[in-house]
Amino acid sequence: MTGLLVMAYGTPRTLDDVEAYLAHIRGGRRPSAEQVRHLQDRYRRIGGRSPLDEITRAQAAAVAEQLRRRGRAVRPYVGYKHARPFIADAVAQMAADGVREAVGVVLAPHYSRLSVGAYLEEASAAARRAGVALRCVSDWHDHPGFIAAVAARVRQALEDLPDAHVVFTAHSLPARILSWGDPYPDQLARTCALVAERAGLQEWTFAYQSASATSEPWLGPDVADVLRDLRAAGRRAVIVCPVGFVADHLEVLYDIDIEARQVASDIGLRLARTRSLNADPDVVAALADLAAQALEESR
Ligand code: FEC
Repeated sequence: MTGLLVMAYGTPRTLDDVEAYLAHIRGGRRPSAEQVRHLQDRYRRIGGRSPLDEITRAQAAAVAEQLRRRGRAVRPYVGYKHARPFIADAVAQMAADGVREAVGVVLAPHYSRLSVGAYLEEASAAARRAGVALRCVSDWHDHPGFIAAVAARVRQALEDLPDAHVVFTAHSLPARILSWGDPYPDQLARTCALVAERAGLQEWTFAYQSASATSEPWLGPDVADVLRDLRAAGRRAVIVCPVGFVADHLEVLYDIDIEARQVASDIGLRLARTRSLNADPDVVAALADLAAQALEESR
């Protein structure tokens, strides 16, 4: 049996798990009690927990089902970067189940050495240890199925708010990635241009979101500043399209739906958000294409 390793960020199961989760994100450094409380409050504001785990599992099952329909039976495994089951746990489970060949995909379309690169390194190391021949998809920012799915969401949102200006967003990263020639900003720009073309947008803006408060500079402009600039330029409505994410989770449900919406409301700007892709059939088909192609290439 071939394995399908679907990798995503991971989320704490309960508010009590937030401390260990945050410590893991911080590379093992223990967070202060205030940092933990602050993050727990954000989860409380979105209903006590993030839906990311359920959505990731649904996406993995849907991609496996799509591959099965194409005559390519795979067994899906979910592995997280910052929560259980970790990527290495999923790979070890594959090996224990007798899987010797697998394909891996990260549920983040844009490659950065700091984000997708770290997932892939962890997956490859675990696969080497477990004796699983693993081939991974490294990015899929311009896959036509992904572009079409996002463009459809943009068009749907514009039906309700036809005069809105579209703001694409993605997670910020420390600005030092620019000195490595990291492809992340260019891949994001390419996705936005392709979606805009497909959705027929005359103009649009890109902003980063969710930067952490650390001592180093992060990529900008930040979405809050972009919203203020758009309002100052006379705009009355925006549609935020978090193009760097493929699921509903904290960074969408809190950072956009609560935090950015508050900024917008304070300055008299209407804000709507495109619906997240989650297990959208177009994106599931795109991921199945990529997985099938990677399996072909490994033959
Ligand atoms: O719903 C959930 O429970 C999880 C939501 C979640 C997703 C996510 C995706 C990305 N992150 C990326 C980069 C960074 C960098 C740091 C960082 C920190 C956090 C914290 C939380 C968090 N991230 Fe995240 N991220 C999610 C959640 N992220 C919580 C910690 C508190 C905070 O800063 O807000 C900084 C780490 C450090 O301190 O050194 C860098 C990137 C993505 C999109 C790609 C992906 O999904 O992997 C990039 C979902």
